[in-house]
Amino acid sequence: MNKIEHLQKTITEILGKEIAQATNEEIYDALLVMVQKMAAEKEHTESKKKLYYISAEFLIGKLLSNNMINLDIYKEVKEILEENGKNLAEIEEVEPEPSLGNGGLGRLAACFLDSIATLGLSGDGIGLNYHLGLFKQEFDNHLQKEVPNPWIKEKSWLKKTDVTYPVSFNGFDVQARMYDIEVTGYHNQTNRLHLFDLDSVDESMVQDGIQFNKEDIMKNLTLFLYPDDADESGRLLRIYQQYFMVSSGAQLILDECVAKGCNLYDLPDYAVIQINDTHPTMVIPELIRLLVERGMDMDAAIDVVSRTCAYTNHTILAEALEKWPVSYLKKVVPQLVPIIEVLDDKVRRRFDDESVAIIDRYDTVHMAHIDIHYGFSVNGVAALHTEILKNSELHNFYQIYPEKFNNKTNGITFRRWLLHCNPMLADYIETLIGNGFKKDAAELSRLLDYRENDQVLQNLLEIKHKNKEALCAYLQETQGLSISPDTIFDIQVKRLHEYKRQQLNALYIIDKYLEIKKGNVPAAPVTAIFGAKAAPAYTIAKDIIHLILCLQEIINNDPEANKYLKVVMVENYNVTKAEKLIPACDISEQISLASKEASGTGNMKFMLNGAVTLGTEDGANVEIHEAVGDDNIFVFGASSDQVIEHYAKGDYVARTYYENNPSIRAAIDFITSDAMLKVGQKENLDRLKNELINKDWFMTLLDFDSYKETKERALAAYADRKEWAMKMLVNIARAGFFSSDRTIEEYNRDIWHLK
Ligand code: 26V
Repeated sequence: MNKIEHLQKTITEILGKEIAQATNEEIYDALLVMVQKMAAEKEHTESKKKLYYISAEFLIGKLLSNNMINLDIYKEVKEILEENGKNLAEIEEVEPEPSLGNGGLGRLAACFLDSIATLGLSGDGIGLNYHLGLFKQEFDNHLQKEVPNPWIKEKSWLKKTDVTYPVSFNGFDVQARMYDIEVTGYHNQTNRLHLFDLDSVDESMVQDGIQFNKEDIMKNLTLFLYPDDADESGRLLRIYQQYFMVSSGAQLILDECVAKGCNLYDLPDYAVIQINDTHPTMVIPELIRLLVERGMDMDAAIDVVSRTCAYTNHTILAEALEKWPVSYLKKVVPQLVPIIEVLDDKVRRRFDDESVAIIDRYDTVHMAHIDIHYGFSVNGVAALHTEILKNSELHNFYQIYPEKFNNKTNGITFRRWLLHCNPMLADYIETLIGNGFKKDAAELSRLLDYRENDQVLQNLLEIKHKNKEALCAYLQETQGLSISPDTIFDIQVKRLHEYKRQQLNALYIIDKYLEIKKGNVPAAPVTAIFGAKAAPAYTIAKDIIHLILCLQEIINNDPEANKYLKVVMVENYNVTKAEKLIPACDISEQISLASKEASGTGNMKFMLNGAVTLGTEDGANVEIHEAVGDDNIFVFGASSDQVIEHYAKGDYVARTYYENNPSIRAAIDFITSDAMLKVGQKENLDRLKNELINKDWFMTLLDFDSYKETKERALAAYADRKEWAMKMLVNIARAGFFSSDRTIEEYNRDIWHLK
């Protein structure tokens, strides 16, 4: 029996009927069962030493197609379905997207799991099984509304296991249960994502959007990722979640190591724990506690744990570096407090410097400081980011431990972000340079041989156009939006945050709109596309969404303008939507205030799919710029050094720009114009305008002129289709460095030392 016949027989057996007779839902369920079984039968490498990647987020996206690609059955299954009158794309729609992440940090963790399995390394993920995920975003009256996002159906990738661990909180104990998701590697082994959960969690307690009783821990513990922390009960709930995750994880790690013959003093020979941002930091005191409980002396336990744990920093925003009052920890996990005090005491004895203390004078615990003192590696996620950590944000730590600091520039898995999301481009690349690039992304550089080949350039443009058509059809169907593939698709999709400056893009759009109204129509029509969720308690971020939605309403319905400019805000932006947007993009907006975006990974996905970056010299944009050269990227704005200097001197005054720059003034005034107030809410628009004029902490107005001028150049460059196609080709060809396989090889070479 050949492969196709075998697959067809298996699917039919699971279905219990002919494929042609089954519904899409039934076929999805059957494929899930088949793929799960095939994944479980794959080898799990169990080398002596194993990596544990602990993270509050794993933004894994839908799994069916990716798993089939990795198991090398995708094309065959697609063909079988087609022969039976079924469409795989429609079946993919049946799958709910697990919403176990928020943005880049969670998506990075998912890309890493793919690469770890693909490279045949022994490594599992450890996280939490949030029943309702982050939240689902709906637009209501041009405002973001949050509703629960239940994703666990009866048939799911989650496998309930018999593994349970006791976790003690102040005054009560719970049993953590482990669920597993198989993580397939590309044509290689399968690893696991372990997600811990509590049997007693009760989804029915959520009412009125995403409101629930934050104090009923037995019922709410794993309901949501990032529960609202505007009040104390929300903050305590985060500590409950974090401790639940790390205590279960630590017990799993010790069990697995002991089963392999570890005597606990040699733990670093058996395990390396990568702490993904500060959310899992309590794993350090928890492991110390568990080792002491098993008879180890405290100093020895601290030493063992310090040689086992490594920390990745993903942000330099001060407000995102977690700090917990000791009083909160006492309320939730009093057993950790004496250990954290010992850790603090040891630091204080060595360093007479408050800035590196673990517990500060206000009795607040700096989680990142625990990681840096008691981990053996500290890494940033792009070259510039790591330099900023060393030279400013964490400078005092760098002086103490220069040897711990290292850079690991982020990467993305090309299986999902090229083979799966852009099969037309992937297949075409294969006809040009063979399929070696699927395993070795560096081979993409062979595309440079075709830089002057008119036919190849023409084909790239055609593929892009087809992807744009597909996106148009999708947006029409899902949001009733009508846009044209013959316009320039300018896309900014990412979490909504002031430092990412969606508001800068919006001001540009207002400026352009006002110009059109004055009769200065642009040479080429543009469709400005956004997608972003704002944290529920982040008021200004939600105001920015409101602004964009109002602009969408006004501009798209203005017959004088909509021939030249349209605005689209994609609802509930997630991995699935990213997979449709990114292949269709012409201009990739990466416009954060320099020094603030640690790396960015969307920038890499767009580049790989042949979009040209319009960006600041921030995060990994710097490395993208180096890779593609000045001719194939549009760079603008203040440098990170200049920005850091402005902060140091406190000399940036937004109002000066508002008062002296007529374009800026007109654009900002438009926010509260009659036209806007007709469709929008006065309170939100007033607040946003006021913020831009009187605060603008992320210096939007500083870069406005430079952004506008550079964007105009990018839009004009698009007109020369051949030149533009060359830029596309160079971007694709130079994307190899940004494969997460490369990143993971570096983590392993410098930090993990597996195999
Ligand atoms: C999390 C949250 C959760 C919701 C409330 C607002 C908020 C603010 C900050 C954070 C922590 C974000 C950490 C993070 O996602 N960093 C991103 O990590 C990516 C992977 O390294 C990197 O590419 C992005 O530049 C960085 O922003």
